[in-house]
Amino acid sequence: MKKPFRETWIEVNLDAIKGNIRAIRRHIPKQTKIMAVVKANAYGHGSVGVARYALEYGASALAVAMLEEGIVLRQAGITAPILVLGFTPLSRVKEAGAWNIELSAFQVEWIKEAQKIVKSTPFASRLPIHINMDTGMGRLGVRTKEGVLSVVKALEASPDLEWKGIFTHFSTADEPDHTLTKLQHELFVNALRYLEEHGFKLPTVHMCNTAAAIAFPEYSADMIRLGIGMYGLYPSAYIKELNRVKLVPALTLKSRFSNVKTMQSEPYTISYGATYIAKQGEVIGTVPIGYADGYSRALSNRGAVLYCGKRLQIAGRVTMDQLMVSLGVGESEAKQGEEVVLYGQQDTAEITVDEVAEMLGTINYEVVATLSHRIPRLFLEKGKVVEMTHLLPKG
Ligand code: UAH
Repeated sequence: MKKPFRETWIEVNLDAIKGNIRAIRRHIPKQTKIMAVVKANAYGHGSVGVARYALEYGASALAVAMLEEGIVLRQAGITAPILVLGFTPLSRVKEAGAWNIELSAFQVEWIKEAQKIVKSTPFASRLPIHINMDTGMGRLGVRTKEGVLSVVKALEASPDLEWKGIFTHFSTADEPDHTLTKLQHELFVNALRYLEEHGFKLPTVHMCNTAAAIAFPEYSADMIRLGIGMYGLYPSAYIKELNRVKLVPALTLKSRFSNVKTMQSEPYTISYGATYIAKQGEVIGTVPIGYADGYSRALSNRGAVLYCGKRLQIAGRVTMDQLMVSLGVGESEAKQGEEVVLYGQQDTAEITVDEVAEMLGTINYEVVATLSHRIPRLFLEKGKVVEMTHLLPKG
């Protein structure tokens, strides 16, 4: 397999993804299916590659945030069920039908209009719909059991739509206080019972994200929606400390020095704003990654990279495409082309996505999901590259 164009790349350890899916699988009831959440380019890991392998490793369905993400997967030849979790405007219902992508719905009017659209278009099958109930997320969804009943009635009266699923989403399942999660669960289960009392047979029921699947496996129902855990990251420190499921991070972000120089003469300034002044004789390495790759500028003068199993501090501001690190004062063996690790392990040293998130005052989700499409993704099985994606579609 060819090398990526760029000397900055992401390695996705497929064995870790396989192990994480299996670890979660062992933790939830046997009959519960797994929907692999691959929105946001599979949380930065590369959506087509992750989707393909997650299905091979036991996931039965995929979830994305928006229709285009689903179409990308279909264009890559993926035939498994794909659900759009977010809102789809009526103007895009036709495309959903054409690509056989399942949609979420929560409004009677939307369903009536979608029925008209699908009826007027010759699709091979009915358009599958999952009803979204808002039990405490306050984002999308029907808020009451009576509201859910109205949506179900509208859906069942729509011959070209298929009621495929019903779901809710927990807002605090990753926290030690279980009060709201239990209330959300109760509201959802009450609504499901209410539908049954009105004579409706329930389709696929799903509510758990990673945190809920780990903390409340008894809420797993017919399917869980597995996101962050599949990538080997814990939804929160609390969920990690529960110590119930062992997850292994799948992503390593790597690069190679594009320059190494010794600062021998004035000025000793490094990067925009000259916020770092090197010492005379200090060795500075340049790494070709910047904030346009999703490596945050807020890591300027704060973050680190690993080189030969040791941490090197970032010197000066992270620029759009490059950053500099200090190799200290005096002789250095470092050379252009040598490998550095920005997230992940090198020898026995490690920079975790969690520690970067903490430094940035955010969560691990954001650190990985913002890694840009400019970075090639290499998928590895047993240490061997089995697939690669990069900016150029081919070559
Ligand atoms: C509706 C919805 C989401 O927005 C996200 C997920 C996956 O969450 P985790 O990454 O925390 O597992 C599920 N469902």
